[in-house]
Amino acid sequence: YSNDSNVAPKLFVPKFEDYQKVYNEIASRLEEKEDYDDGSYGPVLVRLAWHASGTYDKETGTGGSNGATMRFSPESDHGANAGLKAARDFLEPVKAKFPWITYSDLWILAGVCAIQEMMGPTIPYRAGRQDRDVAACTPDGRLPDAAQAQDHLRNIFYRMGFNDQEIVALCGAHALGRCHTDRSGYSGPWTFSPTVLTNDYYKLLLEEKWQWKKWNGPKQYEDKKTQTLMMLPADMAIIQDKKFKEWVKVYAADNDKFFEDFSAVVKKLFELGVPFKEGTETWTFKPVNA
Ligand code: ZEM
Repeated sequence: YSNDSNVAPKLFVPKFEDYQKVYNEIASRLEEKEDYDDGSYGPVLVRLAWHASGTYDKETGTGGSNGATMRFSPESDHGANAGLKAARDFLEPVKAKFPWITYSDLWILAGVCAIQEMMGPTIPYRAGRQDRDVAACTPDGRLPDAAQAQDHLRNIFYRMGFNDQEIVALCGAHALGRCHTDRSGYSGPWTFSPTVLTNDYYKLLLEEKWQWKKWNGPKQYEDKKTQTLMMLPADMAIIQDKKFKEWVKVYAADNDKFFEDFSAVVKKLFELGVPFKEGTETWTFKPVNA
């Protein structure tokens, strides 16, 4: 005689297959709203994962993607995070469908998914981030300021633990997405294909003539030829600085090299400050649409 109700319920331990299901769900919804920006939530999801991670400070070990503290004010209200509610809201139904995943793991998984589905390289992924409460919010000012140049970029990215090559490789993410006047105040996309990851950002930086845009908004550049593309002062800094520019040339000339370095540096970014348990497996998700 056995009484099942006396048996303790088994704790659900999600496996690779479960995370791949979450990946598939995100991938299937990226283009669900045709009128959202350039037709995909991919770019804003990449920005969410980056802003969750880029608060890391190697000296104090604070910040980074472990915690998903951007759910809370004051971090959600930091100027740098303007507009990321769109990305967080997009992921709410995914969290509701797969309640076992932490927000911290979900936001980074969404970034990985978005990059891969937008034809980017495979980004290896490890799970294990834990959500933290409002007390773990980082102070304002840890993310880069678009109005500034190379000294500022080095201060910000060296604090996370990156070198010059890694800074330039990370900037290639600006092949994706666009600036919004109601978010950052800036306007327009960096490339002609903002929902496909390529090395076009570097090529355009080197090959186009860039001039100041004449408008009432914040100082930004536009391409002289079509006046439809943009560069931030911080983007232009990576060709104004000799050491950065060497890497811009490398990536402009070789998309495979860009993809290889981008994958490695994005994995590093997404794992900054995350206390993975020893023996945590590294997974690669199978693309759905790419
Ligand atoms: Zn961005 N970024 N970023 N970035 N970024 C914007 C948009 C996007 C800087 C920056 O000020 C801005 C990295 C680095 C840096 C993405 C990914 C990554 C916008 C426009 C600004 C102003 C926001 C808006 O108005 O919606 C600066 C100064 C950076 C320092 C180098 C890194 C690193 C990234 C990822 C690895 C992406 C994907 C977007 C597009 C978002 C969207 O909604 O289309």
